Amino acid sequence: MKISPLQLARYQYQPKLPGMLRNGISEICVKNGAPTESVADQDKIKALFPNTYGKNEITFQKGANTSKAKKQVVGVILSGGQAPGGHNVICGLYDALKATDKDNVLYGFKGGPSGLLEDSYVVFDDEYINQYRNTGGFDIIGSGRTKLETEEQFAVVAEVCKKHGITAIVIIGGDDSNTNAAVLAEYFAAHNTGVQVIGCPKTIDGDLKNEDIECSFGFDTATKTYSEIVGNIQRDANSAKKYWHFVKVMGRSASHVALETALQTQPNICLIGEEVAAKKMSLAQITDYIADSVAARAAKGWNFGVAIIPEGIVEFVPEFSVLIAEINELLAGSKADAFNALPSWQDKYAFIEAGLSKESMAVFAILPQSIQQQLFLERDPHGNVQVSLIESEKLFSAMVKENLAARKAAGTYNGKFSPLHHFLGYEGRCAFPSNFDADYCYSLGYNAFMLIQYGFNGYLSKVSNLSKPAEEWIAGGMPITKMMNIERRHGHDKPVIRKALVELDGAPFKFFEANRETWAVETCYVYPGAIQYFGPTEVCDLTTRTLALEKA
Ligand code: FBP
Repeated sequence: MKISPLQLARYQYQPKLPGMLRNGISEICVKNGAPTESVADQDKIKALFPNTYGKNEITFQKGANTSKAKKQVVGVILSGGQAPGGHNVICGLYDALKATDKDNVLYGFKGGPSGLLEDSYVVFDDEYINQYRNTGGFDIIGSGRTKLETEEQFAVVAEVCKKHGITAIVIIGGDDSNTNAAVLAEYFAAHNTGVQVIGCPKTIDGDLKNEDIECSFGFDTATKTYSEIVGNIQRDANSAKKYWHFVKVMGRSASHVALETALQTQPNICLIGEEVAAKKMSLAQITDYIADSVAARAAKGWNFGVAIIPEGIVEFVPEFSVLIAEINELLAGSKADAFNALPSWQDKYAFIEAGLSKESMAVFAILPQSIQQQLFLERDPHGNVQVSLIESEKLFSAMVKENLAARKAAGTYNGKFSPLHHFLGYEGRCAFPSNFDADYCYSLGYNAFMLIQYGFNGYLSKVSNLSKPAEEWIAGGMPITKMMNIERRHGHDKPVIRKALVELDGAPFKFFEANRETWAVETCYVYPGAIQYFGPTEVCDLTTRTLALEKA
């Protein structure tokens, strides 16, 4: 296999650990913090997690290691979408495990949670691990989206653990995977299996965060990658001066990725789904808002610009979410087959017209035909429209075009509008982790092993104080139940980790809000350039603007 010069050089990078983990395994001891409560619904969560609820938060500090000498056989899985740094979590876990006792064993279960269910694994050794140090991707063992959530599945996992003598499982995943880690931990405790479960906070979306978890890993690298590309597009726009670029960025429902990218690049427009929902903005209002910027810039002779659109935006537009709910209903069960059997789009349109409410039909009618058809194409396993597949960047540019045509007819606009479209997502999920993510991930993995060694179960590996140099980071653990509340999912009340959406009174949004009027009309572009892996610390070890503003 040919290895790039950068990959070879990155093998040599020594990830930085928090100061308190740097003195060697024999010099790490536990400092107990306060007992914890869940963020809401305390009684219900406590009843559901009688063995793992209310445990103390802990930090590690320098001092004699008092953990019990015990051979550890650990299993690790990667769960959900790729996020830069996943390999380093496994490397940190492996290094701490081997530094504690070279006879300890690390199993990597392949393809995500299904690897645990199917007992498909590799046993790591130095040679295997060394090929993946400081690299992007999840290809070390692969990932998957199978959910580990039923008692039957837990029983299978318990059997697999028994077979290999596994003492702990590390689940590297987002909010859903860590919710399931907590449920599995409770199951193991209730059944006296002796197997511990530790979670690690992963997702490029940045929506697994709270007062304890300052950010999920991968967000830093992914947003730096998108910002580099948006910056490059802006420079092209400012050079050619003839295109408006509509850039959709990943992030699911939350707009953290869009906001961070905007903070780094200062585009003319960035929509924030959470604001659209709070202000109940209609499609027409959003369109007007973008068209105002296009027209104001055209008046200065600038027929170019850049607009960032978060992936989940349409879910937040009230009239659109009603439309989507009605479409889900319209195609529920076997009705989808009847719809799909209709021979032409005209027939399908008539079916839709007969089935939607007057209000939703009015919204549907103004959508470009390509978007109308997307709404009826792909369904998720629950039969819902997959909003992430809707080309919202094209939806808004088409609506802006119409809006501008009306302005032209009214004599209030006299520019040229040539839109181009981009979707940034997969470009950033497997990038070489930035120094920040390389350090943070390695620390999360190393720390996860310390939690195992000290016997914790149902804890999330927690590394905080992240806006400071790594030396000052604080390593420890937090019971996952602390982040949980009860939410309605698929018609049932479920204990879940609360997802973090963009806070409209938070410092990152406030900064954006205070500047966006100027950005909309002027050309204030910032060009962040590519992630730098080698060089001065002020260039290579930058944290995200979101983290810097939140911690300022
Ligand atoms: P996770 O929530 O699993 O970390 O996934 C993040 C993400 O990249 C989202 O931003 C995106 O909507 C989704 O994964 C796409 O995943 P897939 O390619 O599996 O559809």
